[in-house]
Amino acid sequence: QTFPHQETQLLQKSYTRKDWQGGYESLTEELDYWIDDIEGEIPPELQGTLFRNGPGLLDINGQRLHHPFDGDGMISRITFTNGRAHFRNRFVQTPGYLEEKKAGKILYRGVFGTQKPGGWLANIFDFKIKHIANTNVIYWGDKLLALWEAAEPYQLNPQSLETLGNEYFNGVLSIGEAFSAHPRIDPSCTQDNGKPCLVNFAIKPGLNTKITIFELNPDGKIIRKKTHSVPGFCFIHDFVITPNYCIFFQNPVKFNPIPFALGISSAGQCIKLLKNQPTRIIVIPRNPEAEAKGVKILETQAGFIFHHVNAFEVENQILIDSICYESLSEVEPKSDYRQTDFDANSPGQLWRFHLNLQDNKVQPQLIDSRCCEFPTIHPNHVGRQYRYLYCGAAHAETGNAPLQGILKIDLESQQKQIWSFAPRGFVGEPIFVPRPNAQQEDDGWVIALVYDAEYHRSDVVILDAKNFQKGVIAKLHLKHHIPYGLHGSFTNQ
Ligand code: 3ON
Ligand code: FE
Repeated sequence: QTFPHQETQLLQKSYTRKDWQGGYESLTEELDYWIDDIEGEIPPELQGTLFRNGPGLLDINGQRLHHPFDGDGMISRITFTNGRAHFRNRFVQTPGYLEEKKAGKILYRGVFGTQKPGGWLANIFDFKIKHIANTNVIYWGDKLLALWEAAEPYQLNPQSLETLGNEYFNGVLSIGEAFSAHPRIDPSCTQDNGKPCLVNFAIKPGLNTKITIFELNPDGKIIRKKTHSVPGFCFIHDFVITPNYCIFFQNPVKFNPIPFALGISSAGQCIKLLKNQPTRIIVIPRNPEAEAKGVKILETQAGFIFHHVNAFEVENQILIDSICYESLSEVEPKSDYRQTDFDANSPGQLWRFHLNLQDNKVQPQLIDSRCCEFPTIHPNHVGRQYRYLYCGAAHAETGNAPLQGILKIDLESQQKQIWSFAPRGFVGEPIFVPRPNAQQEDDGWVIALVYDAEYHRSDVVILDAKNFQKGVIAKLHLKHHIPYGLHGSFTNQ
């Protein structure tokens, strides 16, 4: 059996590994300047701030981290005002970041393979993991929060990006309690008279896993919090919501903590994907009416999911769009991630899962086989019917490769548009920003950071979401590169 992604091995690549590797260099400086090197024009109606998070350090004073997901969080802030743009970046000042900076060496184990120097003897029975804040950054309830799924959020000053400390939401979150990096904002919550509501979760894995669901009002207060217990170990990075449900995909994995305890490998490396076991889909009611029906667990094919696009209800069905991997190379980092053989790994592909809540059957449907990651949509369509999605995608239609293009999919007509930065550009998560007073779902801009290997620097690129073929409408050249990031958000503030 051959999978379509194996065929491209014969074709010429759209990138070189050396170019791609350039985006995995640390950025140690903290900068603050007006961007004055701009191609095209920033749309004057585009006003607000793009916040981005991601590993800023890939090494501690020359000691390489084993995997980028272990890198300390660095926040970038690009503010658009009256056709101009300002850049600022700062590291989240977690205790681990500060201690390692002072010591000039790795002091902590990471989740994705980073170990203290000195081999297993230096790591055995050390269960402390460095708490970082590198995965997402959101502005909610007048607070800027840097998120990492295994610990509490960090609050930052949204202007200066100074770290203010951990956020516990008036003590509703307890010390050491997790708060995932993938909150979803319900644009109109039925329980709150149509006011927006931020929904997030926390995973406490074990033989049974505790899933806590938090709902926060626009003031940033936790107004609902409930914990559910589900059978088995879970590694759940993201979830989806609808007006009535929170939906989690329990990837079929097993966790063997012994190599971790013995200092041989990190916690994340002890997770293995079970290819012959089904994925469990956990459907948890959000409101009292749905709650009467209880938690439902449905099953579908094996695979691994980090990110979902969106979900919505249609009569007795829930439709969920997600990026699925056939095998799990991202969290099984055996060797040097910079030497990744893209062709040997399976690509993330876009699937739609049709959940029938009547007979509990699930129908998976492949929507696009192109390698893709980091999906986003119009914020008002979260949990609702929607037509357009945007994501990072490989330049080539088949095969597994780094993200070099931005892909738009019209889920109604199946039409696709891609704007590619190949051969020397590498893209991060795109963000859709609606045009003020827009009527149509795709009336707005798609903004992304693109690493340009030719100049070893990053660009902020703005595309017209309606028409990618027009090309980039503005390309803002930064004075430096930004290491490949994870997630971010846009706020009109
Ligand atoms: O036993 C549990 C297992 C586990 C893995 C304990 C745990 C909660 C500590 C844990 C921790 C999980 C963590 C900290 C996960 C962090 C994930 C992270 C920082 C990033 C994930 C990124 C995912 C993707 C798909 C990134 C894609 C990137 C590209 C396409 C290239 O730029
Ligand atoms: Fe993520």
